[in-house]
Order: sequence, then structure tokens, then C-alpha cells
Amino acid sequence: TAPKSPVTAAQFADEIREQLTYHQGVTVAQATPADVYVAASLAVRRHLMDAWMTTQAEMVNGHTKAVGYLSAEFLMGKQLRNALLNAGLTEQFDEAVKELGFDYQDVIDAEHEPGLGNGGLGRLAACFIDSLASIGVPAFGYGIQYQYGIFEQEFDEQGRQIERPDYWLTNDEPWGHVDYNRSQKVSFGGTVVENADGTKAWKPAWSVRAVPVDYMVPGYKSGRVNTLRLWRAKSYDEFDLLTFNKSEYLDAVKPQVKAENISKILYPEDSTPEGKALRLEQQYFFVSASIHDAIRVFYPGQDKPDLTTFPDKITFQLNDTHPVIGIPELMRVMIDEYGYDWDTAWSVTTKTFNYTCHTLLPEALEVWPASLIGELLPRHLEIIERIERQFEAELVAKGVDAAQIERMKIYTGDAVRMAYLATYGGSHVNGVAELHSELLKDVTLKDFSDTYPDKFANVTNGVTPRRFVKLANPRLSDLITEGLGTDKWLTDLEMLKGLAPLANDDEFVKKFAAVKQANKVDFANYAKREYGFDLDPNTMFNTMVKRLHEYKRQSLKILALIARYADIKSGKVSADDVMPRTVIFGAKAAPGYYLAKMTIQLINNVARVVNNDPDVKGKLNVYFPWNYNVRLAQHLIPATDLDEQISQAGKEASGTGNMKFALNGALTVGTLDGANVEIRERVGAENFFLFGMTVDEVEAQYANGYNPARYYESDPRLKAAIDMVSDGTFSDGDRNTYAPLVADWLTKDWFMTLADFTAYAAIQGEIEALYAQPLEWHRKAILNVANSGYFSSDRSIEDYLERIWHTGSMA
Ligand code: DL6
Repeated sequence: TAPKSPVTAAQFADEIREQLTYHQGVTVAQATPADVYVAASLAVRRHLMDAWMTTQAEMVNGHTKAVGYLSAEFLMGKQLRNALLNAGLTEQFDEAVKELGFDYQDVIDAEHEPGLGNGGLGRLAACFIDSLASIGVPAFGYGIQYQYGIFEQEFDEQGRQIERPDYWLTNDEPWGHVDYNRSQKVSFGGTVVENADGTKAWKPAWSVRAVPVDYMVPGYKSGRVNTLRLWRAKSYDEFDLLTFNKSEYLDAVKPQVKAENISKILYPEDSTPEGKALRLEQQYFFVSASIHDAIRVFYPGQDKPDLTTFPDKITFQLNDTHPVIGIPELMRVMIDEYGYDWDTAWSVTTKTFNYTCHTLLPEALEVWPASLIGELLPRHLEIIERIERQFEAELVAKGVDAAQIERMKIYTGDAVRMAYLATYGGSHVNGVAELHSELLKDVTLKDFSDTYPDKFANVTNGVTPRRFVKLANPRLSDLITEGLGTDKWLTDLEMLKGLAPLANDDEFVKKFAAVKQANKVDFANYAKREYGFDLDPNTMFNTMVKRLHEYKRQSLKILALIARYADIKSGKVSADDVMPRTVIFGAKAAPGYYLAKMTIQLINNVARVVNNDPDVKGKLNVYFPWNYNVRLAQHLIPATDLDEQISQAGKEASGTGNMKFALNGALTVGTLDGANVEIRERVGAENFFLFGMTVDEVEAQYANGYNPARYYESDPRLKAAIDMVSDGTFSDGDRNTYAPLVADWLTKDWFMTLADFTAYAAIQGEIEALYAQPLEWHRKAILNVANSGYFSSDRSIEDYLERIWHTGSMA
């Protein structure tokens, strides 16, 4: 059931007017699109309010355990259209806005996207809370309300990435309710003292106030509205009047700055000790506040709650290692604040937490210096030490040999390995795709899986079809509904299988092709409006969007593209024989990641040179819209013909872009990595362009001493492409600009871009031959859509419920 709300368009227009008048104090005539956006958002919130309150009450009083999704990132995307969809008010809004004299698009565009995540991990968290609410599982998302989310990306004249702060909270933000009355105190530093009775007490040196900012998470047609609670750091000593009156203005606000820095920015640069400290402060800040909040919520008004029942009230999912400090924190809370003994606290803690690992890169598994933890959280370090002693004793009792025990140390004396702490301190550990979960067991956490095999599980990621099909691709949604004769697929995505027979129905295939073409025209218009690009919708749209990282291998794509350009320039291939392609990149590089930023510069300059070269005009075009974000994804994915998922096998934990593209009818060129493996299995090997080395082949190459120069020497097209990067073609004749990148390719190439080049270049012929037969291409694209229902985040959540959380929906 949808939340009881629907009103007529005229009534909804009145509600918007009412908000404009009584909340904002402007008339319709005075209002700007941004005013209407705020008023409409507040009006939708009102419609969801009853369901929100009921959901919260039933969560506390009901018999279903709740889920607390602890995540340093929630990359939500814009809220208004999603809230309208889930409140059943989309059409009313469209008409109401028109009636008020505004352009629908202007109002939607007035919303500033909250960029509270870096990429896949944060967007997954957002998909998961959408699915939890849509399935009707009581849940909290717990995270941080960063004042500045991921940076806004710009490119300078030389094509280099410039990072600017993202002022997303500068204007009215109608979605978050700042609840000062439910704040929590979070403390840091100081010392640990021993009480007369031998118990320990932490005497912290400083504290901050964690203020919750609550966001509604409306389910689609579930009648449930869950909560995303993002913590904002405030100071208890906002302002020192005495200091100020001595004209020491900056000193007067120092405590305020120190406190507010905690929630200032997503992922502060952590190459310095100060940066590391701030990261740990952030992690502890939101986790401590969330644990205390859950106790407040589930044991209302109780001074002496029976916390042995805590794991029956809530299960905390640790989204990567960022919230793992929650394990010693719950121990501390139970022992020091509520007087439980160690064993009881340990039993509750291990039952409460579970851990999802999202990486295979060793450097992405956080390891904190023990000295830092000792300084910021001295009591926690003591608890971690004791966990280590208990752990080692347990391993000895299990007969684990000394060398393995040494390898498995959570606390080495110098450092604390958060992934190991999470694995030992929780009930389950899961990877995010089948291959990833296998590699976790066989490589990354092998010692742990050998010792605790029952802890390990897989839950393959998923994406929400509401945002990434229904909202992003209304034409395809309508066609699916027409093809299936129902719109129930939006909550039961496996129903898409019913489209498979239609891949043989030429009429349906033509309609499908028309949808794609219309989406491409839309994107071309959008790209013109937003970026000034001139995209030709009659070319193949070939997209690679994701974070810029060496393992994802944007280099492979750009080298293949340069090779194609060189073929045409040298006359080896006649431009007339080239199938026209528009290549679209989207990617942000971490501000301190030198080679990634240089790759961005290279892509931009290849785009500049190629797009201005009359020899390839209309045949090869390259565009790099800056500031890739959820909004751009929603425009670009539905318009894409060919999607690139070309990471080195064994490096991408899952990928979720791959799922969004398949669901929107793009074909994928990809390696056997992450969830590509499962996508290919499901959509059919014949409907997926596979190339490149397998995990085993990659490992064999490492073992034999990988030599990239060998590939450079043996493939003339690769050599020509790399030489073109070196010879200044893409740097106005300067041979030094990309020297570090070229040197890395030729001497190191850790992710084996060069080794996979020949296979990648070869498969382009197959791709183009198929694209030359539109009906056949679109048949395969339909089969991708039809067989991707498994990749709904609703299915991922069902898997978590069954394999990890052991709870269900309230419905
Ligand atoms: O699980 C969500 C997402 C996966 O789809 C990506 O494959 C994976 O790279 C990403 N992981 C992270 C964590 N850090 N690293 N590296 O962002 O998670």
C-alpha cells in the first residue's frame, strides 16, 4: 500500500502555495524555481509524515529486529523526484508546477545533489536503504552529515582536474530535520583511570555534541518511511565571549572550529597524522552517537535497559572498515556505562555486528596506528588489547599454529587492523559479488575463513530499480510495463524475465530501439545545455563512468581510442570504414592521486585533439563531462549503447554501474571481474563482450615477473598509441607532460593494462560488426534487461535478511 496521500493536482498546487506563503513568506508571483522546489519538498514531506511516525513507532514496539546500516557514505542523489514517486505524487506535482506557472525542469534542477559519498560504496548504501524501506524492513541508515561532500570537479585550460568545495548546504535544504533535542555527547582523548572496585573509567579530554539530522527514506508502495540519521558535529563551547572581548576573534571560536571540523568534509586527506586523526575522529563520532541513539530508541526512558536483548532489537551492518571502531565502543558502553561483565558484553557485541568488505585492494583495508587510537580513544585501545589476548587464546585452543596466529593479529602492538577486528568481532563477513567473496576467503581473509568458515557469506550487490530505471528511464519503464502488462516489476524485478521472448518480436525490438534513440537525443540536448558539447545521437554512445583508478583501467580505454585515431591518421584505416562512435568518460580522481589526475588530463587532451581534427570528424568523438555525479548518471546511463567494465580481473569487488547499464539496455564490454561474472552468466555469454585475462592468468603473470615493455614491443598498434602520448600530440608538442604516465605503463603497469590491450582492441571489431545490425544489437540489449532482474538491491536485501541479519519485514 502506498502512503495514504494522493491528492489532486489542484490540491497539491494549493499545498505548495501554502508552504510558499506560511513557510517561506513569498507569493507565487515572487517565487523563484528554487522557492517552489523548497515548498514542494516540504509539501511532500508532509504527505510522508504520518507513515514516518508510524514506521518509527512500530519499529520500537514490533517484534521484528531492525537493521542499523552504519556507513561513512550515503550518496543519495536528488531527493524530490524520488520522494514524489514513493508518495504517489509524481503526476500531481507535474501539473501543479505547471499550474503555478513554473517549468518542471527548472524546479527539479534547483535541488543541489548531496554528494555524501565517493562512488560505489556510498551509492550502494543509498540503494540499500531505499530497498529496506520498500520491502518494509525497519531500518536506520546512520552516517555523517558532511558540510562539504565530494568535491565539485572542474577542468582547467590544460584539461587538469580542479577540485572545488561542494557548498550543498548553503541554500535551503528542506529534507533534513535537525533534531537538537536528541543529540548525543561524543568524547575523545584523556586517560583511563582505575576505580576503587577495580573497574575502569575513561576520563576524556574533550567532547563534541552530535546532532542528528533526520532524512525520510520512503519505501516504494510499502507505506513505510524509514530514517537516515546523519550526525552533525557541534561544539559545547561555541563561543568564548571573554576571549572575543579581548579582540582575540579567531581564538574565541577555536573550540567551535575544532568540533565542527569533524563533520566538515567527506574523506579528509589522510596522508598527514592530523588527517588520520580527523578520519578516526569522524568514524568514532558517528558510530558512538549511533550506538547511543539505538539504545535511546529501543529502550525508551529506561535508565537500566537490559542490553542483553540488544541484538534482538537491532543488527548493525558495518559498511566497510570505516565504522569498525563500533565494536570496542559497544564493549565499552556495556562494560563502563552499564556495568556488564566482559563475557556478556562480548556475546552481545559479536551478535550485534556484521561486516561487509568492499575491496580487494590491501591498501583499502584500514589499519590504524595504535598510538593514534591510544591518543584519541585510550579506553578503546585497552579493550582492543584485551580482544587480542582473548583472540590469541582462542586460536591456540583451536590448534592454530604460531605463524598463522602472528599473521592474524588484530593488534600488532603498533597497529590495529580494522578488517580483522570486524571479522573476529562480528557474526558474519560478506563480500559483494561471488568472485569477490571467493577471493576474500581464498586470499584476503584466508586465515580467518580457514579458522571461522561459518562466518563467511556472499551477498551480491544490487541497485534500486526505482531510481535507476523508473526515474532515470521513464520511456523504458513504460515499454517494460507495456511488454509485461503490469508495473509490478518495480518491486519484483525478476519479472523482467518476461521480456525475454519479446527479444524475438521485431515490433517490440523496434520500440526498444526507439526508446534508446530518444534517450540519446535527450542526452545530447542535456550535454549541449549543461556542457556545450555537440553529441551526435546517430553514433554509438560508448560510456565509461566510474572513479578514476589505475585498476579500473581508464588507460586501457584511452589507449585503444588513441590507437584507433592513429590508424585513421596514418591511413591504415579509411575514415569511411570507421563505425562512428561517441566515447563519453565520467570520473573523479582522488585529489592526491597523481597518476589518476594525469590520466584525466590525458583524456581531456585526447578529446580536444580528436574532436578538432577534420580527418576523424563525425567518426570519433570524445567527451568528458566534468563532475560526474548521480544526476549525470541518471541522464547518461539510459542513453548508453556500450558500457565499459574493463578492470583488471580480481580487482573490482563488484561494481554496480555494470548493473545499472545492463538494466537500461546497454551491452557491456568487460573482463571477468567483480559482478561482471554474474551479469554475464545471467544475460548469456553471447550477449556480453568478454575479453582479457582471468584472475588465474593475472596471478600467473605476477608470479612470472610481469614485463609490460614486452607488450609494447610486440603490438605495433599499442606502440603507436603510447608513442603518440609521448611525442606531444596531446600536449601541444611537449614531450614531458605525460612522461610519468608513460614510464609507469612501460616499467610497472601494476594492473596490466598493456597485457590486455591486444584482446581489448580485437573485440572492438566484434562490437562494431554487431552494432552494424541494429535489430540484432537491440535483441541482445533486451536480453540484458530481461535477465538483470537479479541485480535489484531488493534481492540483495533479501539475501542479507536470510544469510546475515536473520530478520524480516514489518509488513
Ligand atoms: O560494494 C560497492 C562498491 C563495489 O561495487 C566496488 O567494486 C568497490 O570498489 C567499492 N569499494 C569501495 C571501498 N574501497 N575501496 N577500494 O569503495 O564498493
